[in-house]
Amino acid sequence: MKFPHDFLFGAATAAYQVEGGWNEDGKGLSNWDVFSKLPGKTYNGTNGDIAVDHYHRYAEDIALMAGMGLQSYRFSIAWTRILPQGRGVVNQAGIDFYNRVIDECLKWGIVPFVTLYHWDLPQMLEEAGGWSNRATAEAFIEYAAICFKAFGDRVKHWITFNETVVFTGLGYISGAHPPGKTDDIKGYFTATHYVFWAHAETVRLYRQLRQFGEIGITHVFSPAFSVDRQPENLQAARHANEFDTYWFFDPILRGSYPEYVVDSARRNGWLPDWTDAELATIADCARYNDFIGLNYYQPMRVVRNHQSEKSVHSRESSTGAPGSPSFDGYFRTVRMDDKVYTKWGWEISPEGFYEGLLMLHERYGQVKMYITENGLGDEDPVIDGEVVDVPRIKYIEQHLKAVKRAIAAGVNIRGYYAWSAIDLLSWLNGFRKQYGFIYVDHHNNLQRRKKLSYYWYRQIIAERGESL
Ligand code: BGP
Repeated sequence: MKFPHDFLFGAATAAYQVEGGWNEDGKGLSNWDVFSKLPGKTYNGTNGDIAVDHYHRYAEDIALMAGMGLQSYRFSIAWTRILPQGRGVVNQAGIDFYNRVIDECLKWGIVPFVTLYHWDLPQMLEEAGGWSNRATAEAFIEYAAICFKAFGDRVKHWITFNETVVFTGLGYISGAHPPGKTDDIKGYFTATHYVFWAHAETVRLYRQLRQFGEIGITHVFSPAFSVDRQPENLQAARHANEFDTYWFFDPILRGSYPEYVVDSARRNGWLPDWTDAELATIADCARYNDFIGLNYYQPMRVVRNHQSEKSVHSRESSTGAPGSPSFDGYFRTVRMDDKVYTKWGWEISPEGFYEGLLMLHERYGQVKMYITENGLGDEDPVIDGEVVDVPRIKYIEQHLKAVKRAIAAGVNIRGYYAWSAIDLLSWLNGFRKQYGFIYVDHHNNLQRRKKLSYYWYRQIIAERGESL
């Protein structure tokens, strides 16, 4: 079986992680420009000031992607290039830059798939309360409108937000991302609510503009599984799915929040001060939202937590490896002896992917899905000058097979974007954790080189996955 003829084979990046040019051509300061320079916040103090210099080398990079046969490139727009202060005056140089990127994609027949928000919030908005302030959501809607009007004639696939659970959870609970708050649970729930409200308003606006493209949102997809059949651990898995999956997917796809979480948040005083009008907008959005993007790296293996110790808040404990209690102490994620893990302790589980996709299918039916990220973070071996990233090939091969099986089982998946198109900055792990098909040589003027996976993916795309 080949993948369907309209299935998109792609790869992804995000502005802060690739562009650099942090203060060029009128770009404003983002929260990450500031946060990454606070001592101890990132791995060895790495930041995106230069990143991999995609800002200047985008044409070379997109030509390399075209050489791989890539059908679609998912990238994000830096809000601060378009609106340096977050709202108000538009920076034409920022519009010009993304026009060039989009036109370069189209020149090669690559479909641009654009994320409006991949975590780099204008610092002015962060200082005014960030996502726990409704004004940030209002500013986002204005920013989205500017992007639709500037780029919507050529961009027909839009993602509003990338991974709300990460930038709000790490931003308000563990403090590992800006604004660096800890244990502000009400702030966390409030931020998620304003993101969903902003998403709903933006989807409505997109419809009004009649640009005839599609719009959705991208979520982390880490389905939770109990480590065994013990009732309390099964209940822990349910709890994890309610809080970390359904809280995020339900408002988009069902138009309402899951009762299980609402009840718990109400009991604990965490419920956002939402208005009936906001809830009505969210309810309405479910009818207009076109798709859901899934970023899958690993599932969660969970047990009921009986230990009283709280999670330690540090960069190291926030990088995604299992072993910590949930913020409410109800469950904990565990590392299991019979599972396989990456060098950064992330489980490799194509089965968890497949089973999780079926779980989503059961709850949300025929909703259109894209896999908007999936990939292996590794330190790639270089042998005789060749980047021999065989583990990455194996990883993507297994996960593409899971996608194929899920499609055969009736799950409506329309595209796959490997993370990442090119080696880039990992938010908390620096440049050492590589994901790309294209290698960037940090010892040699950021020179680009094709990895073994580049040739492999090219072959898979050419045969449309028939051999998988
Ligand atoms: C996702 C983000 C990406 C990317 C990826 C890998 O959560 O959307 O931006 O960073 O994870 O994460 P890491 O770099 O921590 O390995």
